[in-house]
Amino acid sequence: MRDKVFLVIVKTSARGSADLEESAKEMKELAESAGGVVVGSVNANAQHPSPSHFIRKGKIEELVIEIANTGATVLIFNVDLSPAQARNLEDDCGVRVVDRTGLILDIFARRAVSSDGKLQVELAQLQYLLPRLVGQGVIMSRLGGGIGTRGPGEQKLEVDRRKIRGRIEHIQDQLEKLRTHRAQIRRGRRQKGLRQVAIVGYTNAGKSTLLNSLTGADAYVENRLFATLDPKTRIYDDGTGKPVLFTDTVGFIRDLPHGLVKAFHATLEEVLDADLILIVVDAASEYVVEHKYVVEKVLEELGASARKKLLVLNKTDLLGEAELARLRDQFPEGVLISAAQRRGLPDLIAAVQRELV
Ligand SMILES: Nc1nc2c(ncn2[C@@H]2O[C@H](COP(=O)(O)OP(=O)(O)OP(=O)(O)O)[C@@H](O)[C@H]2O)c(=O)[nH]1
Ligand SMILES: [Mg+2]
Repeated sequence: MRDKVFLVIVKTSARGSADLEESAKEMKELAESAGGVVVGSVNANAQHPSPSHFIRKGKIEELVIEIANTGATVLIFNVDLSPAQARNLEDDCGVRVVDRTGLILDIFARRAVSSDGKLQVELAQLQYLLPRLVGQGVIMSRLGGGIGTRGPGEQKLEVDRRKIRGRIEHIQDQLEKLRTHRAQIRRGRRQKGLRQVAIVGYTNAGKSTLLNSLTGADAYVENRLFATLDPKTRIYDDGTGKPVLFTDTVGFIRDLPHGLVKAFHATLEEVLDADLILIVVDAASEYVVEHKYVVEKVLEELGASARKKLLVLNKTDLLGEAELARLRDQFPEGVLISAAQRRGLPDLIAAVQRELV
């Protein structure tokens, strides 16, 4: 059964109201990507978050009524909560409480198919769970499935912290081997004279669609956040220039949980090693500028800011002439394409070949 999600959109001092609107939209997409259906939402003010509940008592009382009225099965917050805050809120509201990081981890857990992907997600989840393994309350309330309950199952939850730490170390060893292995593969490609282009961007920008359109790959495409977890590399060779390898990677999002970035380092290293990074943005989104900024920031955190980059403005089929003209003005360095309609691809290839000489 699909979880009935009630969203709590908290305004903290760090966020303006335009930001809040974007956050509300994003949380709805995230909740749906986690398989939930949003039955309602409230805004809450927390300029000074309370250490025990984050939000104020009056808001909690309002939430209890909303939960009763909507039949919500889970409360999802747009902020990260301390383990104590989450536990107290669960006790007071009588439903599961999931924070933003917990929700993103849940989506990753649903999407992980390869053993490498699963390992990376498990690592991030275990690191997230470790400080939360304090009492019966949280553990018991997380039995029985639904958003925030996936991943290391209930049995694993009940093993003690030491075992979890051991498991974390074991996964870290495995991932280190994976890193070495991937680095070897990349060295091999380089020795063959193949140039490597990494496709990065905000989640849902159309990265996998672009890989498919360019190379005839069959990468998984979906109008959901974080459809792709495992990197996929395909060769492009039209015989006119040197062949190029394109790699599609996991999408980025604002405030990507830190543990996740670290856990995915083994696969994100494809980006660090690339000769060129394509930053794909959804040009039809009202948040183009923000999304581009977030991607650049994550790249910086990864240590890839010195790499050559090319901006790719995707989904131009959704825009009219006036909007396209504005886009060209705003991003003169960008290449306009429609990955889905296969428009602008020759321009893109020409730009890529130019950058790679
Ligand atoms: N209209 C339009 N839709 C597109 C275009 N490119 C991709 N899409 C749609 O956008 C959605 C996301 O596409 P994906 O290729 O899965 O995006 P992604 O960047 O790989 O997303 P994640 O793997 O989730 O980070 C899908 O519904 C695609 O059909 C385009 O050029 N035009
Ligand atoms: Mg994808």
